Amino acid sequence: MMKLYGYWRSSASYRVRIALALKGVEVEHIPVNLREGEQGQSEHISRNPQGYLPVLVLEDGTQLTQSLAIMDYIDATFRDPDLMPRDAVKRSKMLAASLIVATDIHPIQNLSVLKYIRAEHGQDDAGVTQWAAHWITKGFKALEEIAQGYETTYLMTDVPSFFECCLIPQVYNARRFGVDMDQFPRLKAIDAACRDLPAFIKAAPETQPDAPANHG
Ligand SMILES: N[C@@H](CCC(=O)N[C@@H](CS)C(=O)NCC(=O)O)C(=O)O
Repeated sequence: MMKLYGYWRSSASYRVRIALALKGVEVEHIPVNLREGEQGQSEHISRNPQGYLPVLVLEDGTQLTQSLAIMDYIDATFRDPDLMPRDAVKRSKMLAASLIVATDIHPIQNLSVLKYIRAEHGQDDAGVTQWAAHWITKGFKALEEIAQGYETTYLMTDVPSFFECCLIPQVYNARRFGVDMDQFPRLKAIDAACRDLPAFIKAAPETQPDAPANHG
């Protein structure tokens, strides 16, 4: 069985969990405790020199890193349902929207970045929260405009896709950082449409075995 090294609240791990659940693929989940810094220990560095989660270890021991590359592997290996449109233009547009989350929003509010601005730039809880909320809001404004261009249930499809694997964990983070989702009615509706689907429930942070009982 494949192994997924992740953490209940890691949004990059959450993306991969959703992709696996949408495909109905079971893996062994192995928690790496981000709060206790296990991602920086040599055992994890040997899996991913970046010291990041997630890492998917294939049955032959191959280690895959970077959540979008892992999702691409999952989509290419386990067909049906396809997470990406076959049409090249639609596919490019879906990838672009996904990259807004994965490369433009999420990295600026990653744990190590927040720790850095706290330690090296004198930010307290409020400053750190404001920083994260600022960059999420900026990215979500662009995504909302993109989403307004489609009349589909999800971003540009009527079944959840690669993009929703990225969006829903980012909405989870947005709420944690106090971003008012009412500013983004289409994103909020996409999130609501996903929330009750079994794959999204299975992948949600609060349903992971390593989530603490008081995970609020
Ligand atoms: N671009 C990477 C980002 C991975 C990433 O930032 N993972 C976070 C958890 S969501 C992490 O491991 N952070 C550890 C740290 O910041 O020290 C991906 O998509 O896999």
